[in-house]
Order: sequence, then C-alpha cells, then structure tokens
Amino acid sequence: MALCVGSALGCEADGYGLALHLYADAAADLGEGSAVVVQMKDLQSREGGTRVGILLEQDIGPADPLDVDVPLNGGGYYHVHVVATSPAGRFVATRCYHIGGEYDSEVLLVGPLGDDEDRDGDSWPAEENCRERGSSEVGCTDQCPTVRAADCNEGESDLNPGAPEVCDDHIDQDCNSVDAICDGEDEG
Ligand SMILES: [Ca+2]
Ligand SMILES: [Ca+2]
Repeated sequence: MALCVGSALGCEADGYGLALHLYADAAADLGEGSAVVVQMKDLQSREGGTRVGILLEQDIGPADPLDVDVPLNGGGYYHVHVVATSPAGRFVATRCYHIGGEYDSEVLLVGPLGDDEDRDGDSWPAEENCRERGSSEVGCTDQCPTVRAADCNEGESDLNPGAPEVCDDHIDQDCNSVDAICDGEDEG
C-alpha cells in the first residue's frame, strides 16, 4: 500500500483510493516538526496494520489541511486511525470508509488527548471522539461503530481497535469482543 503526501507528487490511484484532508481545529498546535502516523486496515480481507509515518514540513490548521492520498488496489471497508504528535500533545481521528472508487474525506484531528481520555497512552481514546470541523459535538461523517473507535481496555496499551488480533489466546486484542479462532474467522 503506497501513500502520497500532497498533490504535487503525481501519485494517482488506479480507480480506487482514499484522499484524506487532515485538519486541526483552531486551538490545536500542529506545526512543522510534528509527526503524523496513518494506520489503515481493510476490515473485509483483514489485512491490516499498515502504518505510514509523515514528518510534517508544514503546519496543519483549521483551513490548511495536510493532504494524504492512499491509492488502493480495490474497494473494501477500511478502518483508518490517524495520530498526530506535536509538542502540544497527541491529536487523533478514527474513521471507517466503504470505498468503491475514489473517496474524498475531510477529517478533523481532535486533541490534545488528556490522560483521562487515554489512560494507557496508546492514542486510542476511551470514548468516541470524532468531530466535524468547527463543531464541539461528538459525531461525524464516516464515523466508526463504537467498537472500532473507542479503546476497550484503558489498562493495556496492546489492546485497542487497531491492535493485531492473536488467535486462540483468550484475549480480545482488537476490541471486537471476541478472541479470533485459529484457522477461522475473527467474526465481528
Ligand atoms: Ca487508550
Ligand atoms: Ca486474541
């Protein structure tokens, strides 16, 4: 899975792709030197854990997005978690996309996460926190089901909706309420 930052790189999706436009709200401080990590998982094929890091050479602001293009080989149901780390703290966004072509999405990075919102420090908040630009209300386009957006275990940083599931170990790593069966399906 390739990933292109900005539109000047000539990176084109072959019919399928996700164009993320990452914004910060007015109170955020996401300037040069901040780092952004995009984690993306195809929930249908269960291929996952793709992580791409970007070191910012620009500011992200309320009107100045970071544009990230992810060309895809095909459609699917994709789970995307974005973490931006700056001196002011960590800002996050989680979205779920049904992609059947080229998909464009404006995403607000919410933060900085307080210790009460992410006690285990894994950048997955304990509660759904998606928001639209300019709004303080929880709720957004392409919002994930709560099990995909909120941390199910704030005492273990290895357990969250983005964690790789390990089969037959009696632990639900990826927060879908079940332990995967080896050679079987991780339903949910
Ligand atoms: Ca957490
Ligand atoms: Ca497990």
